Amino acid sequence: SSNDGKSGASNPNARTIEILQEMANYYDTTKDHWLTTSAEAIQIPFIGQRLADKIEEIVWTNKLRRLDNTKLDANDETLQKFLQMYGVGFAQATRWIEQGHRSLNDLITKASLTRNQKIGVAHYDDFNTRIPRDEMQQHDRYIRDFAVKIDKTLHFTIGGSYRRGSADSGDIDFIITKSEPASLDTIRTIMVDTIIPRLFDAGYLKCGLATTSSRESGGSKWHGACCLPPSPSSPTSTPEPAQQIWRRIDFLFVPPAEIGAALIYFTGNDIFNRSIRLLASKKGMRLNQRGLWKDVMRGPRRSKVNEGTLVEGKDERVIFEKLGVPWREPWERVC
Ligand code: DCP
Ligand code: MG
Ligand code: MN
Repeated sequence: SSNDGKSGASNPNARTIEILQEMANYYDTTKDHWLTTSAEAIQIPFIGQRLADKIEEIVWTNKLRRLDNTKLDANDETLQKFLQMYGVGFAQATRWIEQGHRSLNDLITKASLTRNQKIGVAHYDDFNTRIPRDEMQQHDRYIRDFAVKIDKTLHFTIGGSYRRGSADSGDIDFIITKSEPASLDTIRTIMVDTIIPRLFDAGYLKCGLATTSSRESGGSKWHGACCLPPSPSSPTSTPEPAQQIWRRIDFLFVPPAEIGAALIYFTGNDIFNRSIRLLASKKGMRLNQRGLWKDVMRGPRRSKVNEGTLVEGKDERVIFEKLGVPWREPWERVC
């Protein structure tokens, strides 16, 4: 976000910008030329994490200071509780607290909730229950077996923490592409018009939550919730508890030409992404979830004039190579 010459009082980001500027000045004056070698690049995640924590702390402290009639701090239980709800950010959580809500029950009985917020409250515990790796494997198998009967050329990979090898995951992040040249629209259409409706019919998908189709605001994705059917091997026994829990599922639609960049983005983690993108920009390039670009033309205030020239989009390893970074396996991308 930009400062736009607004006064500190009216711009909620003013203090954040001020502190970041102080930090930038400090790095300049100490001639701290980090990021010139790959050995130094390894350090970035650490800096990224600390910086991210700092930003969060500044934003929260300032926001909390303005809540006059509540004695809250960043660790406040109610605030934490609301923030853990699907789709709820700091603005919404503090608004509810300002309105006097103190529990999920308050929200259900007194607040006016959007459809998605109602789902978020109703499945609060489900969505906050980690998914064991063996259940992740079952979702992987279920979706692949299901889709292959409809379109053999569709290709499904679970990214996120699962691809990084985590023992459990917060949600299921599917990256969907095609094994033959295809446009984003082709993939989105078959998913949205055929596969997703049939997954609802099968009882696997329970609800849709959010969809984005704008490429600039993070590509083309579908958010929803799902639940594995009871195990077919034991039809008479009651299903295991884990199988009745609603899970958060994300579908990211990616044309084959962009699959390498999308894999990097959707594998994360988020701190690793910030670090590798920063590294790209230090090398005069730009990495986003569609590809690695060079010669990005920028106007005043670093506004983008054009996307630049594509260096690489489809091969994850080549993107690392062109960046001059040693290959890191997904499970090594944990910062
Ligand atoms: N991502 C990112 N920046 C964000 C959010 C996400 O770069 N602010 C990328 C990196 C993440 C991936 O998208 O790894 C998937 O996002 P998730 O929120 O699902 O995070 P994880 O899968 O890594 O963790 P979890 O197990 O909690 O789902
Ligand atoms: Mg995830
Ligand atoms: Mn996700």
